[in-house]
Amino acid sequence: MGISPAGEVPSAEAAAALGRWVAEGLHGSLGWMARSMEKRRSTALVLPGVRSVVAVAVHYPAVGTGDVARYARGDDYHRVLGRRLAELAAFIRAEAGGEAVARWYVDTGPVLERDLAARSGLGWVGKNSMLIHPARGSWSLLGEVLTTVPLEPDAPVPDHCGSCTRCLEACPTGAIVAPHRLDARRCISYLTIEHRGPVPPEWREPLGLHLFGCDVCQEVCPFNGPGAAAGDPALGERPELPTPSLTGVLGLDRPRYLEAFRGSAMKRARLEGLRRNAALALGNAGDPRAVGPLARALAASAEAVVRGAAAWALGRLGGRAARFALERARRDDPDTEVRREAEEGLERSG
Ligand code: B12
Ligand code: SF4
Ligand code: SF4
Repeated sequence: MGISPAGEVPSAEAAAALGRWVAEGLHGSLGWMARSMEKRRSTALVLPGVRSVVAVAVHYPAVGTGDVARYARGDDYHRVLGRRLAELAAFIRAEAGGEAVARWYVDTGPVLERDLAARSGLGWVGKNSMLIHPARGSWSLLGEVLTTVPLEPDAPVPDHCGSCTRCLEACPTGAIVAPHRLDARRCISYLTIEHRGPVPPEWREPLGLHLFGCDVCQEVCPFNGPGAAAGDPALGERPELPTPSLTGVLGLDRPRYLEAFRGSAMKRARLEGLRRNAALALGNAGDPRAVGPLARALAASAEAVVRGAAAWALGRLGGRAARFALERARRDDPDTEVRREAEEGLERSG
């Protein structure tokens, strides 16, 4: 936890960076980022009379492979951090008494959380744009309390990236177009979680096996080595939510999806998004055993976005059964786009 005076957040540098990011369209289809820009650039518009920002970072266990981003393997952090931030806000109000106002946010509020955290001494914003603590690393989630109460500030932490460029080099889609500049439109996290509709063809292969989110630019960061924070058990992997198999996710129906992902941040991608991602990852995995499940998804899914992704994957896997399924879809699918995906799949499969 760290504190900054509200007059100093967000920093002029971060406010300007946000302006450039939106002006250049790097936010893609995140229209709400553009709509809430003025508030994000001024905490006083979020809470009139704000005097201090209390920023918090909670680290999660960095376990497993990155097919499912590690932050999303446990209980939804919005709820875990939200409960604690509500208590913290109540505590500040009770201690200050009188007319004191304290309002909390985690992720969804119109605030630049990384900048608020950095200015409050919780770390620096790295070239991968993550908030990084010099000893604890970046496997963390952020939240904050904005309050009208004046509180003693903490000192910011200096930037430790130095000449390192590992994250820029490792990003599978080249989404970190320059230090601190992320083109969301090509970020796997955006493509697999936020983006609705078909994934643009040029990013389907680079997506690799990612089902939900991406951790590559954190995996390679030297500050996330063995000395990094162990992580809060409340955000640890849920035993009842085992790493789902790709074919299992592709074949999910709504009742089973609602049951399996109850209380999970993975619901952000929605059922059709997860099934689309699973189809693309199966195409990239190159295992011919996926042809059967993909052919069933192409023939029977209600959502065109899932059928289109299945057609792409079948084209990539090839073989007689895949071509048979693609030929049928090219002829019979009710959706023009899916018929086109099937046509292209047939061309690619030779
Ligand atoms: C939109 C969004 C996304 C978008 C865009 C990400 C982006 N980099 O802008 C997408 C969907 C791609 C995304 C992905 C992820 N996200 Co996200 N996302 C957000 C959200 C809602 C807004 C971010 C935002 O304002 N972006 C606009 C840019 C301009 O602002 P910024 O990212 O803060 O960038 C800073 C730098 O540009 C910096 N800057 C610019 N120029 C310069 C120059 C110098 C010298 C310096 C020092 C700094 C600097 O100033 C900006 C302000 O701090 C925040 C929550 C929030 N309300 O803040 C979560 C948030 C940033 N995401 C988070 C997480 C965990 C992720 C993922 C790791 C999830 C995953 N595993 O898949 C990835 C990481 C991708 C990455 N490398 O950034 C966490 C980050 C925690 C942390 N330790 O940093 C946040 C804070 C959510 C939370 N409450 O915990 N995210
Ligand atoms: S999250 Fe993945 S795709 Fe996005 S910038 Fe980091 S490495 Fe690149
Ligand atoms: S990988 Fe290197 S450049 Fe990228 S954030 Fe980590 S220290 Fe900074």
